[in-house]
Amino acid sequence: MRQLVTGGAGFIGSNYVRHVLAHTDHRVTVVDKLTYAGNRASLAGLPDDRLMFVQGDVCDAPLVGDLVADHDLVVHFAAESHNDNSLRDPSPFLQTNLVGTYTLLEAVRAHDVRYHHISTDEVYGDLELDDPARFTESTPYNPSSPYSATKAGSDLLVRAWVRSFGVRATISNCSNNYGPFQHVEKFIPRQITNVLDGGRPKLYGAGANVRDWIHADDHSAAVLAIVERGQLGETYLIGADGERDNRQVVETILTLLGRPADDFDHVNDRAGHDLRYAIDWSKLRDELGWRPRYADFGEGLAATIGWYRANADWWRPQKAATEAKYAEAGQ
Ligand code: NAD
Ligand code: TDX
Repeated sequence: MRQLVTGGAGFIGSNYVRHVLAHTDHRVTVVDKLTYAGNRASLAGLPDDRLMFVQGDVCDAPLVGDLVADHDLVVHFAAESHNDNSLRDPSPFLQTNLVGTYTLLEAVRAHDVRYHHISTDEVYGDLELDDPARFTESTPYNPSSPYSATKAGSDLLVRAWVRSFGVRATISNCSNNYGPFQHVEKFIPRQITNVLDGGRPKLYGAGANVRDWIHADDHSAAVLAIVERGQLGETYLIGADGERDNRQVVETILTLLGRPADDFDHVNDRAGHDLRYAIDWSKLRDELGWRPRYADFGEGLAATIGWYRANADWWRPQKAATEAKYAEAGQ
């Protein structure tokens, strides 16, 4: 099996590449544009004989066509992925998330190659804080931000290509990931590295917004289960029962790092900030027998903190520029 993994130098894509190389005998080609979010160092130390790296843009149709023709499966992670950036400048989100997905779909259609589309629970909008409901595969789409609107649009393109052209595809919508190699712009690494730098965590608004956390290793294992055993044309939600409000997460990080749990700042809230995400992942459990391995968020978070402490060389070059952008927004 030859897998083409787009966005494989990013946070979750690189985790998936490590997972596939460790758990299968597949060969992997990564195609990644190496935007500010991509980092070759996230793929360091992996076996050269089974991993090839191509620097390229998923919107480049001739390149994508040539690569897709040589593979049995495409797993599409590449995206502009950060909500706050999409509020500052939506344009790369429309290009990569919509045109990039369209370009891949046309290539897998032309070459009849199996396709898996990586998406997010944010396509469903948000839930009220006191609502016992969780998202399911049949929750109506209702995205809030330019990021989530482009991810929703890309999912709908996949569904249309399945129905209209018989493309052999599956979709997964996962909740918030954490773990090593996540860019310091994202919530958990930002707070860990702020504290490691002697600063304070920054909570948007009151910090009551809820996210449903899953370790990236669990996300990767679920994606591999779907590409190996999922039903063509189906969508699977991926989650791990990890609901926490942002304030609780910051308090846990501070405590794990030996600082007082209230040693954080409240900063400007995000425009249109989604209140709560929560995933019902029973379809994945019942149909594919998948289960998360990281049952204990505190343990996963402690290991993640240990990784950021030991790998400042990886994140340090991005930190100052990331914080400068936040400072401009009063965040
Ligand atoms: P990331 O920002 O860490 O990585 C994105 C990668 O895509 C980078 O390596 C970047 O260089 C590459 N890329 C961007 N534009 C490209 C282009 N035009 N052509 C080729 N490569 C390009 O993102 P992530 O957090 O790893 O997210 C990966 C995927 O998972 C995305 O599709 C995202 O929507 C989805 N997702 C993320 C989360 C999460 O919590 N981070 C949750 C659910 C779903
Ligand atoms: O400094 C911060 N302070 C803060 O309170 C940052 C960066 C974020 N937040 C809040 C906003 C959210 O409620 O923390 C929560 C998580 O924020 P992000 O890490 O930006 O994630 P989110 O917006 O929830 O989106 C993430 O999960 C779904 C990923 O970035 C998306 O790619 C994925 O689709």
